[in-house]
Amino acid sequence: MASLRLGFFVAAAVVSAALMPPSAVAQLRPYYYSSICPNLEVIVRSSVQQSMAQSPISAPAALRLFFHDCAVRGCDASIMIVNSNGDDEWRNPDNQSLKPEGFQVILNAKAAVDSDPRCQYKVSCADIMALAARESISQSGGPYYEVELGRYDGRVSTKASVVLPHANFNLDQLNSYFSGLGLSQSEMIALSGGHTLGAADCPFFQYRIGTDPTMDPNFASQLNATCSSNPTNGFAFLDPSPVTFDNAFFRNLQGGKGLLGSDQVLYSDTRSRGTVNYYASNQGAFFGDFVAAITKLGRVGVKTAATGEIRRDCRFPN
Ligand code: HEM
Ligand SMILES: *[C@@H]1O[C@H](CO)[C@@H](O)[C@H](O)[C@H]1NC(C)=O
Ligand SMILES: CC(=O)N[C@H]1CO[C@H](CO)[C@@H](O)[C@@H]1O
Repeated sequence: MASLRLGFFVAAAVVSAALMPPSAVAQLRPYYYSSICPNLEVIVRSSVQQSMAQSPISAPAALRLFFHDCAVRGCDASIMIVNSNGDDEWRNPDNQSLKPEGFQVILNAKAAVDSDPRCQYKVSCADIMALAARESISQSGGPYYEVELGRYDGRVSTKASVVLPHANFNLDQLNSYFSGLGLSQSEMIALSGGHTLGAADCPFFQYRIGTDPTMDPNFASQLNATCSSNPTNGFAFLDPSPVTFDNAFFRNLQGGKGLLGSDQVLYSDTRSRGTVNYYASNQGAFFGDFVAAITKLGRVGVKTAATGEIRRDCRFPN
């Protein structure tokens, strides 16, 4: 699978599909399911807890999955769809490094929800993804926040609709990408703090070793050792505490130890450095801004009863 992840670099020319306008925002609210499925949050919480106990990759993978879902066709669980003809979002090269553990977190939570007769087939996969992202964050030591709910699931998933930011993006490219989602530079920086969890494979950062002057030399030689001793499936953590959601990611950038170019550039570029310094010195500020930004991300392209459905099996449209 590691070699497939190389595809990330050759996928620059995917055809763009327009994002849905965030017109359905008004329907979202924290207690959407309180009479429909009163135990929803408890059920998802305990399911995610079990998934996290099974694998340390679960939380990072589920958080990344939520971003990739919302960024493409809106937060409609289209990333979960498996099409029999092989043309779906998750098989776009940009998604090939999404870890199976992340998909499993969602399928497990959906099964747990549907095992409660009050809830069966009444909770959208898109909402389960939003709740699973919150649980992944809060159960990794990050902030707990109310999740807005009431999304419907999309019916469409294609490779061609996948447009995602790349690890070699500069600040202008990052800003332009996130502004397409209705997110500002500071919201983009807060959301990049999601890289406080998880890891990246060598192909995403190896090209920086010895060529990118913003990388700390000792860090570069560590990474060089990691990737040259394990060329096919070497990886490194995105920050030094990869299972703890904290602001170490930002302090790391101050030391030139950001793994991805798109992360380190937030410090190298003086237009964004101030925000990095602010989050590096104030974890509470980072948490507050991250919660606001991921809540806004969760409103992108939300579908309604008229434009979506409550999928029975998250992998297949009804
Ligand atoms: C700013 C633009 C972004 C770029 C260029 C980017 C790129 C990447 C790349 C290249 C990886 C490594 C993939 C691999 O080796 O398998 C990764 C991992 C990850 N990303 Fe991002 N990402 C971005 C934004 C985000 C956002 C907004 C979030 C969530 C809030 C996020 C959450 C994650 C997580 C949690 C991982 C670790 C996944 C794992 O360990 O399985 N990323 N990202
Ligand atoms: C990386 O490691 C290889 C093999 O040990 C070495 O030949 C090369 O010079 C190193 N490159 C950098 C940039 O450190
Ligand atoms: C993580 C993951 O599920 N990757 C898949 C991406 O798509 C390729 C090509 O279809 C699959 O073989 C991988 O398993």
